[in-house]
Amino acid sequence: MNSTCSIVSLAACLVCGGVCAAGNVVTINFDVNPAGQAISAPAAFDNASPLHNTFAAWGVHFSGANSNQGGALLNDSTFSVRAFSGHNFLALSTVESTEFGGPETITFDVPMTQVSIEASGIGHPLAFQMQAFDASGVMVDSDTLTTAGWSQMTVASNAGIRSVTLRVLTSGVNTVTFDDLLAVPEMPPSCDADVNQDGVVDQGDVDYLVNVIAGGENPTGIDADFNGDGVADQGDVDAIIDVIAGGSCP
Ligand SMILES: [Ca+2]
Ligand SMILES: [Ca+2]
Ligand SMILES: [Ca+2]
Repeated sequence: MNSTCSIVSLAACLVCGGVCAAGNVVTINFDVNPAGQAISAPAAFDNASPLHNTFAAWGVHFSGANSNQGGALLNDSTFSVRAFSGHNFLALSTVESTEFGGPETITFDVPMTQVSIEASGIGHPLAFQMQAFDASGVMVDSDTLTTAGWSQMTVASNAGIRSVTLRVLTSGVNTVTFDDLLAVPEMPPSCDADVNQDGVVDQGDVDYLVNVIAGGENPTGIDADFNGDGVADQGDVDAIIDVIAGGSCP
């Protein structure tokens, strides 16, 4: 696997806003569903249901202290914290017995090497813990942080992360929020020849790469060293033409 190509694909997928095919990086901002539609979330738990399978099409599932419970998608209109992205976040009750009670568990259909999420104590400096588990339920990594505003927790493991749990270690609080889940699959995608990121792989991508190698502008931010040999030159043009024609990644 060529690392340069993986990075290109990863960047392309991040730009895609989470509308990613299986095998690509998954980004969930809780504002857009897998169909590409804006999610209309209520402002309070009273009008919400626990989030379970809204993002199942992306291979990601949510549950709370038990399978019937879990955090809910809410909008930030009545909160003293704004969403990290858009207006929606995942709001979790720290009271385990309630419908929206955590700890929150997020499971993945495919093994991940890295998972991160933004956490906020809604103005209260709270201690958060994120734990990662493999397919056998063995903990493979964990992260803790104390934050009042938004801070990112990250877990990583080459053992294949199949689930993560999110919990609050500080007592005496009721609700916390999470936003912008990012999960990197174990098998990175093959190289992405759509270097101009217009959704199709064609001559336009060859033209784009040629222009970048010649010193032209690079609005998509690709690494012009498409074949990963350390230099950006005609060899990269040959490589992308080969891939576009159905050849394998360099
Ligand atoms: Ca959001
Ligand atoms: Ca293209
Ligand atoms: Ca090269």
